[in-house]
Amino acid sequence: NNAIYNSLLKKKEKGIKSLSILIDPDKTNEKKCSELLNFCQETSPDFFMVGGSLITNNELEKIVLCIKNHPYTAHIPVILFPNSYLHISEKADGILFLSLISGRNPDYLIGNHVIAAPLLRQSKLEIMPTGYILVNCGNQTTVAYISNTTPIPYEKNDIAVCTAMAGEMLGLRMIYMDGGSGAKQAISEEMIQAVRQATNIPLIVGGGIKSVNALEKAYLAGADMVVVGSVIEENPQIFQDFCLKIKELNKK
Ligand code: 1GP
Repeated sequence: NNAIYNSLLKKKEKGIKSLSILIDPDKTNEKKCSELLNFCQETSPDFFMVGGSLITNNELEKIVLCIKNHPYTAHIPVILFPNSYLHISEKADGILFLSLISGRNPDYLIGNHVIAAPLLRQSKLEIMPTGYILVNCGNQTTVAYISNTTPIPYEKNDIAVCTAMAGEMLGLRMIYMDGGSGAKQAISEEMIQAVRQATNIPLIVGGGIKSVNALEKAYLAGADMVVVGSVIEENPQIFQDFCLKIKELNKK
């Protein structure tokens, strides 16, 4: 089952951009989540991602079901964004099978994957092998701490490029460049452009995108999908502005 990935490839060929909203089960609850989903009647994101670097409340599956059972969002694919083999729910549609290639921690390069593989093989989840690249965007994020890895320095575009190229050569099907949730600033356009030019697979960008302007910059620099999380937790209505911006860009 490659439905989500194939849809992304088709969009990429046509230059159509996607928006994904990240819902962190640790920063919400079912009530808050359905309040957010109520805004999806007129405009909605292309995907939901569910996950976080540290989930202390065991609410992951409840949040997935909240999206799948909501009348406005039941049709939108839910992709898991796991921190470990514990963060799997069969109620989702797909899972980013993330290898943290900017780091040198074997647990996040392959260890969790070995433990998760037999469970995933039995599930109906679409497995999306993804090279996950963390970039230092000015603050130490939870993901950098928990994964015990050093993110790529903000201005070292060449390291990001070589890392993404190696990920593509290893057969990973997407690259996700992430400043980490709550990053002080977004990844630079120069770094996104450089990685875009050096690779051919779909490029996801996230972390610290807090405005329509920042969203547009990431797309124009070459992101196929942008992920936004924190800003929507603070101000759920803003995602409608994000959806409108995407529609405008996709019309051009
Ligand atoms: C984090 O890319 C996502 O992994 C989203 O980041 O919460 O900063 O939007 P924000």
